[in-house]
Amino acid sequence: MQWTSPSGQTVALREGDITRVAADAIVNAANSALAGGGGVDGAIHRAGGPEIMRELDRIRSEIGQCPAGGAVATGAGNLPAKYVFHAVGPVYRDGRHGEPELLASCYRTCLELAESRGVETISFPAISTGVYGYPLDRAAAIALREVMRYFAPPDRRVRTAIFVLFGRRAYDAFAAALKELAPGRV
Ligand code: AR6
Repeated sequence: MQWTSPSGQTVALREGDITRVAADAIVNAANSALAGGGGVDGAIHRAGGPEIMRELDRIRSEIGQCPAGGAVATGAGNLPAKYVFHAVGPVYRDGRHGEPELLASCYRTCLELAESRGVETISFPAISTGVYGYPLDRAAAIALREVMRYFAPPDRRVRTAIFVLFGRRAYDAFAAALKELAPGRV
């Protein structure tokens, strides 16, 4: 399923493994320590190879931790991409501890990193919806709204955002949210 903005930018939904989808930049769902982990983070480091962690070690020695809502950029090692943006999503408690704003900030920060690097195609996983426990339907609405908003001005360099969703349940949640946000246009 996909949505196209009035000026031609596209938001596409795909089911699959984000490490197998070519893009200029691949977004990782990382933690504040930038230390690697399970889920999509584990898959990205496994497929990308050790160079990504070496770069994160350097970044960590400069900035310490990356707060929730933020993201840092590295090269992509062996992945089919130029960059990996390591975004730190919020841990979900009850939605009343700033989680929606922090989740939206992850997507916005990654789009800004993309814009400043001339990235045309960026792929996202469903940040925070695994170990961090964000309910899929709410996370989907926030993620899609943020990217669609970003695509409102006609002069963005980023042209395509692909959500690569792991499993049918995640895909269906994003498809339902996209239909609700853009009724009759997907
Ligand atoms: N491709 C696309 N999506 C994936 C893949 C994949 N290969 N593998 C899992 N997902 P999670 P979080 C989905 O737990 O909730 C890590 O340990 C998964 O089904 O990876 O942000 C980090 O180091 C889910 O929908 O990230 C942090 O400590 C989504 O990706 C912590 O987990 C996010 O699930 C971050 O937790």
